Amino acid sequence: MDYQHILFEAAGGIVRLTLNRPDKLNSFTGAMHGELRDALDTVQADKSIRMLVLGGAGRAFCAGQDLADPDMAVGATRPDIGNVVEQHYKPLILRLQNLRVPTVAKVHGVAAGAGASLALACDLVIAGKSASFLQAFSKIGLIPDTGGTWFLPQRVGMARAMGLTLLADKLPAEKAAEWGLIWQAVDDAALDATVDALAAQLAGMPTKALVRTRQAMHAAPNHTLEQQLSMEGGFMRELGWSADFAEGVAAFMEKRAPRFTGQ
Ligand code: T3D
Repeated sequence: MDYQHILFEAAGGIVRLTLNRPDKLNSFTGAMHGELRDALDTVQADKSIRMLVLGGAGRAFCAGQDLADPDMAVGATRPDIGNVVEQHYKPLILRLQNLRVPTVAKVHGVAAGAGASLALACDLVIAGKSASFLQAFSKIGLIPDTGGTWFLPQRVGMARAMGLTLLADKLPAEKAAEWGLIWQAVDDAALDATVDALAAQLAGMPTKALVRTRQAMHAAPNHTLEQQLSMEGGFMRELGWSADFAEGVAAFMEKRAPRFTGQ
């Protein structure tokens, strides 16, 4: 597929996927959603890919839904936004959650509305210190979608999730890291290098174990302890048969660095 609204770069097992509508702060259109679905399906299908970095072009990560996109029911007398969520945002987040490689959001500028939720759907979020996270939804009479009502309270607790979403104040990156919303806030000048190093590190790790970790962590709030222990057992059984487990143990015994293949 020839992309118009995103950039897709693959090298060394790392895919860098960049939202690319900088004039509109990379806000989502129906066309961009279509390209994102295609790009994520490509990542899912290509076994040589070991990790994904999601970022934004220009001065922001993403300003959420493009509020002027006619494809997204904006302007209709009774727009069916539920349908937009079902058709576009839900599949986007489920694709990310089910991706067979770890994901990192690289956030600079603002991550607003569905753009903030998109970042939170990644396994790790690294932001420049001047970045901010804005739950913009209440300002236009909506609720946090794109998984926002799921990710936010899990990460920062109910009191902070409610304050952030009802009041819709920008949360600076350093406070976001302090609150546990994101993994790290780094100096703006160090953002690229930090994410590059992290991407290289994750791309060399046992991919299946990282992804099963994501799945187990996210399943936990809806499980009893017994159910969770069973899930852990199932994943451990599967990983015990993986080439990366054999390699990890062999490398430990031979006192050398492991060479994981993601298999
Ligand atoms: O169909 C559905 O609606 C369902 C899905 C909903 C999910 C959602 O994401 S709802 C939330 C949608 N997003 C917002 O409400 C955020 C709107 N944007 C802003 O509040 C501000 O732009 C920011 C706080 C993000 C950044 O402010 P600032 O001052 O740095 O930039 P700016 O000047 O406002 O924006 C720069 C340009 O981007 C400007 O265009 P122009 O005037 O230069 O031609 C602005 O209109 C455009 N832009 C920014 N955000 C959006 C947008 N255009 C369309 N949609 C946007 N969301």
